[in-house]
Amino acid sequence: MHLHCTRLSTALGAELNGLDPNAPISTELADALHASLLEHHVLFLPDLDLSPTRMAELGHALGTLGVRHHSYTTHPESADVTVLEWGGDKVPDAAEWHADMTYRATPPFASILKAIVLPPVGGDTLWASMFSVHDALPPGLRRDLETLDACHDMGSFRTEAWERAGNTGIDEAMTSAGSAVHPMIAHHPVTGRPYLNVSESFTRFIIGLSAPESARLLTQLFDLTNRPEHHVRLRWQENTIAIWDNRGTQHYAVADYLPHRRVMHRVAVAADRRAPTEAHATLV
Ligand SMILES: O=C(O)CCC(=O)C(=O)O
Repeated sequence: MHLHCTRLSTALGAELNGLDPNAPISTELADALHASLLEHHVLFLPDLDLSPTRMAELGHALGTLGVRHHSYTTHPESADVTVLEWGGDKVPDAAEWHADMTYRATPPFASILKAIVLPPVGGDTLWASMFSVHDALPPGLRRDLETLDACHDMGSFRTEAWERAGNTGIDEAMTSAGSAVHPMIAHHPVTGRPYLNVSESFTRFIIGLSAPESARLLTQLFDLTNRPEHHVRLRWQENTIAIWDNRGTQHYAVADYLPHRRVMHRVAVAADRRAPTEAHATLV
């Protein structure tokens, strides 16, 4: 199989062509996808009509599955596939910059997302390179952030919990999703490259700062994340698959298509088969 890779922006993103949707997902192919993912952070694979079972197989080839989302339903053919469906009065919930599930101590390594039903226009997704944001930080600010940690929680997923069961719903959802403190500058576990590790969806406050100091600094960092030079934007076609490395990227699903429907299938890959073990953490 000959894969052809075209870079799409300076910061991140590449289109990958040449995958056969019917070919088995060999170790060689998974190795090639992993290497491309490390280089480009997000890959777009057009016209790759994988069934839910085959999407889960692709996920298994990249790592271990098992992170189920607390708020979404799963596909009847494969419990590893989450169905994201919006439209009518079901308002999309991902029009905020975020890395997936950083309210967990160990967020997933990667996600695989396939377009099933698309609106006539709109419904694009953007990704940001948090490596690029990190590298653009003023040096003094970067040095300060290197010493700071921030607390992440489930953010606006609370709304759904509230609508379902009021205060009890929020308490239960917060307990089940959990919260986690992460360094504000993290390092990619394979490449060691530093990235800015806060998101407007899930980073609630900076440990050790007062609420207003924390809010001011986070807002400044969210504004930096929002600058287009750090982004790539995908205009989906049916059966396009995107794979992103959740360590060092964030994404934003544009919510501009209601009342039309948009349906996506997603597999979350919990752990990277090819990442060095804990020992690596001491090397970076
Ligand atoms: O629907 C999309 O384009 C992205 C959904 C999303 O934010 C996610 O899967 O975490």
